Amino acid sequence: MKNFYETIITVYAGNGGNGNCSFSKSSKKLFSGKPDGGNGGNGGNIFIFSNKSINNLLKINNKKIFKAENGRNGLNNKCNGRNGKNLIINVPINTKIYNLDTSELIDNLDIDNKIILVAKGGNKGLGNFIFKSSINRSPKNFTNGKKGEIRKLKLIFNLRPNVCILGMVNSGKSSLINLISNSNSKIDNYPFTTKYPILGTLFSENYKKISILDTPAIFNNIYKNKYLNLNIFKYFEKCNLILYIIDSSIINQKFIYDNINIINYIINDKLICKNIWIVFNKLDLVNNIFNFNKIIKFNFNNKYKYYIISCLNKFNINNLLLDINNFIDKNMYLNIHKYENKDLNINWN
Ligand SMILES: Nc1nc2c(ncn2[C@@H]2O[C@H](COP(=O)(O)OP(=O)(O)OP(=O)(O)O)[C@@H](O)[C@H]2O)c(=O)[nH]1
Ligand SMILES: [Mg+2]
Repeated sequence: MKNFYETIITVYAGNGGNGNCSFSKSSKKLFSGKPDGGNGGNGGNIFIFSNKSINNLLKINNKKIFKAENGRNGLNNKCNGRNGKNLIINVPINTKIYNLDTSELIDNLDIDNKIILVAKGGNKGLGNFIFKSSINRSPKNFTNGKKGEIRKLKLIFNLRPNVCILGMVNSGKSSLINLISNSNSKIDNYPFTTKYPILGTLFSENYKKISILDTPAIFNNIYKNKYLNLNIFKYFEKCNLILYIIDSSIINQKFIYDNINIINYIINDKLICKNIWIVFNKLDLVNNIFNFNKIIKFNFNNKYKYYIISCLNKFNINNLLLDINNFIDKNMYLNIHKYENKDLNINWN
């Protein structure tokens, strides 16, 4: 499966063109005419540009290698070589750019029309005409163009979903998003079926577009190597509402303890959003409903808003969908992008 939100690319800025060493043909003797070797052209730069009409990194992920044009070599007759063309890579707003070698954040393209230089083209070489002086009227020296910068970059498109679905492996996150949005997440009975976040649009009665994100599992409770999957948090920093899905068929004290720890971690440490609803899925697999209700009430009542659903027989799904729509309607302000109409300010040197 392709990753729409993260990619590693290599950018090659263009090399500078070499300076030329030549003499005008007015005299037949070699090196006896006037020096007229032109300069090379500068190598093309590589820029990254945030563009609101782009909404994922898939195209860039497919290409991976980006090369700007080399500067042309200088010619005789004092003709300078042409500068290499710059290359501009378009990315969605909210793309973070890291230098892969140093892991340093180069920039966060968090507004529309922001442009940054990521690889500078090599400087041009000088032709022998430039070296002509009163003490050296026939210079034979010239310089070669410099190499363009090469950089390995990691791009991460930071999503701003309205709703984010989190939970342990196999809890039914993808099953739920497929029922309440236009998303088509893969569903299967093995852990980590979902490898990358998947964005969908919530079914809604009104015109508003509410985005909802399916995520890879935050915790593996099936195999022995249990760990918190903090990787998922690099894809989004904020949302209006988290739906935290719990598999009702495994409710026991240890399982509840693990889930509450994760929920507290999300709210207190990650600070993604303070609104979290707990969704108990797979009600159809609960044998003792009375006991189940008792445990849930004891551990969650008055602490979190919660829903009990079954994706299998669609129990309580419409009710949940309606409540999400109403909630986001009132809380959407958080997610509005700040588009600023800044003039392009490009330093081409
Ligand atoms: N019985 C029952 N099975 C369900 C229900 N919801 C989901 N499942 C099943 O649970 C399994 C896991 O479902 P997924 O939707 O892939 O779960 P997930 O949380 O997205 O899993 P990962 O992406 O691996 O973390 C699948 O076999 C689903 O068919 C439900 O309400 N009842
Ligand atoms: Mg999934």
